[in-house]
Amino acid sequence: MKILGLFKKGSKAVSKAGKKGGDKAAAWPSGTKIGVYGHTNSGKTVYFTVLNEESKMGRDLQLSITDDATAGEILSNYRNIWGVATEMGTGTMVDTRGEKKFPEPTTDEIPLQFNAIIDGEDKIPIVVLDYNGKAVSITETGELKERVNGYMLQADGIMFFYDPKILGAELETKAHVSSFIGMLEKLAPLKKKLHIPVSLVITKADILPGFSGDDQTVLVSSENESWLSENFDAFQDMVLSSNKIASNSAWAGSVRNILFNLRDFLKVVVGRTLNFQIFFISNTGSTPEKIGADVGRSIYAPPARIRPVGVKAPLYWMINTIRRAKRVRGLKRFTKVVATLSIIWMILVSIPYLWNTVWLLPRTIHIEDSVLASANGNFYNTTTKDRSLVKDAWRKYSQSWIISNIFPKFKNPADRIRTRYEEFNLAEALEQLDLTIIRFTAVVKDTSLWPKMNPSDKSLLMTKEHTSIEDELNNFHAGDDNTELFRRSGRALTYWELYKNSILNPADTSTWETIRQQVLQDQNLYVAEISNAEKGLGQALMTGQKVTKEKVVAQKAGVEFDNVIENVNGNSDPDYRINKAVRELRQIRGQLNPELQGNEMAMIDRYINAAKAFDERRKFSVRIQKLPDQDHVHIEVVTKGKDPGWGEISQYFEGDEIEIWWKKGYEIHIAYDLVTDQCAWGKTASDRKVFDSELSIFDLNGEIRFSNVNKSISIRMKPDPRELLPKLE
Ligand SMILES: Nc1nc2c(ncn2[C@@H]2O[C@H](COP(=O)(O)OP(=O)(O)OP(=O)(O)O)[C@@H](O)[C@H]2O)c(=O)[nH]1
Ligand SMILES: [Mg+2]
Repeated sequence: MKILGLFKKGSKAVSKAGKKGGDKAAAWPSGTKIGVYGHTNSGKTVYFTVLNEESKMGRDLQLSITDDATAGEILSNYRNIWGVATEMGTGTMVDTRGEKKFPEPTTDEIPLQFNAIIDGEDKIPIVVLDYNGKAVSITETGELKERVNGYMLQADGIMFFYDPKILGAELETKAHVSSFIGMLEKLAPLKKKLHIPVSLVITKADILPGFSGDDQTVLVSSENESWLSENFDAFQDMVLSSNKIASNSAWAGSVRNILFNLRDFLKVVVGRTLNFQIFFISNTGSTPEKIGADVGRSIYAPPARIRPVGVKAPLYWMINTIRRAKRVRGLKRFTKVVATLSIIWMILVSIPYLWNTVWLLPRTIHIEDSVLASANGNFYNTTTKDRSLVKDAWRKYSQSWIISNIFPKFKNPADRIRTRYEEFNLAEALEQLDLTIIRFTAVVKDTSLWPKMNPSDKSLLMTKEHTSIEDELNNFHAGDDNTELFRRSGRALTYWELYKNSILNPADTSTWETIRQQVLQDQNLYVAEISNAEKGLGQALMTGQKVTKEKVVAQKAGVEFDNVIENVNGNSDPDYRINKAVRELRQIRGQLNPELQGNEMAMIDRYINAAKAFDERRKFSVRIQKLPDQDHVHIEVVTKGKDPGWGEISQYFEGDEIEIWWKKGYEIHIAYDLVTDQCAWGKTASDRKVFDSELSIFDLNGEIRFSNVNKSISIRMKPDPRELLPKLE
């Protein structure tokens, strides 16, 4: 946008210049145009005359007239004001003293041209316009006003001349102020930045109380420039409270008066530009004496000695400020031009790069990518049509103008990719597939490389290699289904699935048989296209499996079964041996291969039968080894949960042997009678013991303590129930 803006500005400037050539405004002489915006009688004509006189010499500002019209105008005014008459002597012109008088109101607009030398260095042609101040009056209309306004609008800086003599005339001051504001608005709509320097020049400062000389000319010294960035009220406070002003109360009053009366104008300017200044000057130095009156205008005579105060300052400041502003503007424009050129250059340079990297290359890659995607990412599965699509895309890329002329380095790689698609052949693809089949074979051959079964959910634990083989086979098995590649990968995939299934069902021998049948069938059916790699795989699957399987199972079963025997036989807990172990062994038995593990299975069968025997009533002879002190016991075996009847009228003493029938679940009651107590055949007893566990027989064997009577008995059984425990052997 900025770039466009710059161009737009340029075109505007051109059209403005063109217009200038067409209308009367073009008549203004060239040079830095300084506008003096002042009402009639504000002292413009006297100012230019005095200024010229004052600036003939000087370090800061020097003026020299450059054209005759100006010279004539200024000279005549000079003669008037200084009272110099010219008389023709004999052959020479002689200046004589004449009557001093101020110039008449200016009648036409007169461009005055000077060369200004600033600080003895730069010579700057300048133009100022003198005119009848009526032209700026708000009541005035007409051509003159238009021309003067036209000039002002072209000016590089404007000095607003204010005649302090009208301070007392409120209405007139207001009219002047609104004319000033009107001009400012024409320069730049309110609130917008003022682009040219503006100054307020209070002429005839000699009439202001407290005005005494040059040091009062400039109101805002350069170190206080920041006051100008404040709003008007703050600005006014700062000015009036500054030492320079406040120290002279008469002068402070005059300044306050001026600021107050011109406040509406100042409010528009202050805060909008730093290029603003207020000057107090006097063309005459001392106040002229009133000698008469004309229509609406008093007539004064210039003072005897004209001692101008501060007349150079406003012009010096104006030219300097214009120069500075121009320099800044120039610099800004230069920066803009440089920035614009840089951007243009950057764009020009990056266009080919962008074209290649954002459009050309991605487009080509995209074509290849989508073709590959449709072939499962496998180059070998692409169809002839697809390949020619990719081939053409890369050819187009490598032959494009930009690649040939700007990025020749991209040409070779592009061509290499293209040739790959061009020289595609099925044989290469089949070779690739065979490599995968060979990897499959290697896995089948080495049982340690087989996928393991996860015992918890009977799923396969596949390694990276397994998944990679599976993925590759799947990748080859895509695209054109009428190729040898498709068929071969299909066969391999079938084997892969059957192989996985076999591992998942180790007990099922038919799975391996299925593989065998499949391999044989394939080798029969596709005899012409079975590759060596495929043959190798078939062999590994058919013959290898038996060997490896036997080895593995035997090994596994051997190790595991030894453990089982050890664990079971080593556990002396009858409950474990008779109940839990049976359950475990049943499970193990289910996993055994009867062909190969008949022994183990028989072992388990014997074990289970032995355990089952505990479900049948069995006779035990119970011998009371020890029963102290002639005491006796009664023993009764009952079915689960039943109370003993104590119907048997028999007492058992130490050394007695009795027979009992027992099976799993029977409970055994023993009543202990002290020799001293009365015997009730067990119904009442000195002490009792009930063995009510499922395997109570094991509790009966050995030492039995009766804690109430504090006696122990000892029983030995035949057969020892421990010897009846099932055993893996
Ligand atoms: N007190 C005082 N009066 C001045 C000074 N300069 C000019 N005058 C008075 O102001 C009057 C007008 O001055 P001009 O220079 O003719 O004013 P102008 O702005 O050219 O007026 P137009 O040509 O009508 O626009 C003079 O006749 C003087 O009486 C000054 O420095 N001090
Ligand atoms: Mg004049």
